[in-house]
Amino acid sequence: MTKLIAVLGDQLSHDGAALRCGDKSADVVVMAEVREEATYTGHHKQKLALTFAAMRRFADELERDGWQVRYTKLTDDDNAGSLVGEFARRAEEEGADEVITLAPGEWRLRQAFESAPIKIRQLPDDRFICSEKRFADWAEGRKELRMEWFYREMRRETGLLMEGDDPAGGEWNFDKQNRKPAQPDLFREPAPTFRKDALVQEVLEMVEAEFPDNFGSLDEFNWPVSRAQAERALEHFIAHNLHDFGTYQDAMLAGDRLLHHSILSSSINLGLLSPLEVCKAAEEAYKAGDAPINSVEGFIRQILGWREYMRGIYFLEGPDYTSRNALNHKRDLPWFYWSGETEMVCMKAAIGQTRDLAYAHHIQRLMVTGNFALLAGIDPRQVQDWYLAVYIDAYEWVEAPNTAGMSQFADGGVVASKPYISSGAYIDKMSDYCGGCAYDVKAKDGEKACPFNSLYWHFLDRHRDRFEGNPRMGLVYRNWDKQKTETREAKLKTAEALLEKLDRGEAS
Ligand code: FAD
Ligand code: DLZ
Ligand code: SF4
Repeated sequence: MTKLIAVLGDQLSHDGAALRCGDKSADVVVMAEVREEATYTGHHKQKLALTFAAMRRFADELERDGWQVRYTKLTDDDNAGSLVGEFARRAEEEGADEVITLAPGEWRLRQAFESAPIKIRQLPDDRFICSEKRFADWAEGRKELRMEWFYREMRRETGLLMEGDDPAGGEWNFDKQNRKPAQPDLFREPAPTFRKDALVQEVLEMVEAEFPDNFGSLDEFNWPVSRAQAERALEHFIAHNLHDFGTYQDAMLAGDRLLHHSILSSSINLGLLSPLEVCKAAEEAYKAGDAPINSVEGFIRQILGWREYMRGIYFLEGPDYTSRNALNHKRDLPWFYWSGETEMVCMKAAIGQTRDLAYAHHIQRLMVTGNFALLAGIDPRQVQDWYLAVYIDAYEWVEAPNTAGMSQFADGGVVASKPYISSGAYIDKMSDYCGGCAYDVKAKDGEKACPFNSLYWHFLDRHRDRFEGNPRMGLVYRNWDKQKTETREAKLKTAEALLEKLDRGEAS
């Protein structure tokens, strides 16, 4: 009997397990653009456009490869509106009694597929380097699930950057060399551009017509929508940016929105590139002497370490992970996260480029927008909703552990051994934002003081019971205690005034 092989919008890999087990001459591939997926969060317009354009291109490729594909466009009259609805409709049309797919990257869809009226077989998604089972085995019996230990096992298992039993370059982790601020560089190679052919143009117009009020602008849309384009993006990164990736990994510059980052997350998450091939391409550059170990190790750690670890945590911790709120933070997300209307230059820059590109790099996400939300005590559910909506690469399996775990400490320390917080001094050191800011990064209290300064101490003060015993935070509490009572009071008062302003819905 005919089988239906369902390919979801982020499963665009020709060698995924579901396609591998199909028979081109007998089985039918089903792909569907549906409202339910387009609206479970308020996706950035560029994310919608990328998903639909890449799905359409992938369907064309499958057809050229000999598959029969039943593709439903979002605006087709008979579109059932949900993935399960579309599978059921196509199964009836084709006389199929089973749908086979890769397990989706979200609990929401896995549960919907389990309780569907039609039988949907969810195969383990073998496009990751570490299976869910392998991660659970690693986690079993451990008191702490630190990424670094997981990453070393993955290095040993894959042989990436290994010289026999030893790590290449003699160290597992070269992060100490990777904390340099950057200088504006007019000669930095610009990002590659991707042609907007008729297919992409049609999708861009459709998204603007169907989702006019979604966050973000389509003007600067420039994402790889096919494997061939993604391969070009990877080659460009290896040739031009990998060399200095590590050194400037944490840097931020007002005039350079991408720096040496790879901009590959959307291509990897969609399945256009495999994580292992990306790591191998970086390793090759190291072996050929084209890129130094601090950059190559730093880059491979992001993918082999952080990316695989985050997915492991999401599925290990279960569906309730996204509702955790260990610090009991309840404040509403300030409106300026959507409008960008704030006097804080660092926030304005991160939010502005998020609106224009659906992209901000890791340190902007963690130490600017994430840091502010954590210091200000924003409800982590609302913070997650924002991150899930606004980024080109956002899928819950990777967004939630990064946001609830790494950034907001809402999981109580599963991902992070201490909260990622900083005062304005860190942002000043790593960026050129502060010079042009209405706030004074050196001032610690008063109306003109950088908001990150007073909020930093307010956070530490209000969460003292939880964090003062943390060995990595003792020094900072001793520093707080050494300050004069009036100094501490002035900082706390400044922070209270800022928080009241946020509660009144006023911009900062
Ligand atoms: P590069 O800096 O060039 O890094 C190379 C690759 O490493 C990335 O393409 C990505 O595949 C991987 N990577 C790097 N850091 C991480 C990480 N912490 N977790 C997982 N993979 C990582 N990443 C997403 O893919 N989707 C998300 O929804 C997402 N949400 C985030 C939310 C917050 C609050 C934070 C702090 C980080 C989030 N990240 C997310 C991780 C990271 O910021 C992005 O992967 C990265 O900025 C993508 O840009 P890039 O491709 O230029 O990455
Ligand atoms: C993100 C997304 C969007 C916007 N639209 C679709 C769609 O119409 N059809 C589809 O198959 N997949 C879509 N996706 C991707 C899914 O939401 C994704 O598979 C889940 O979030 C699990 O990662
Ligand atoms: Fe951001 Fe503070 Fe610097 Fe302004 S002074 S850019 S708010 S860190």
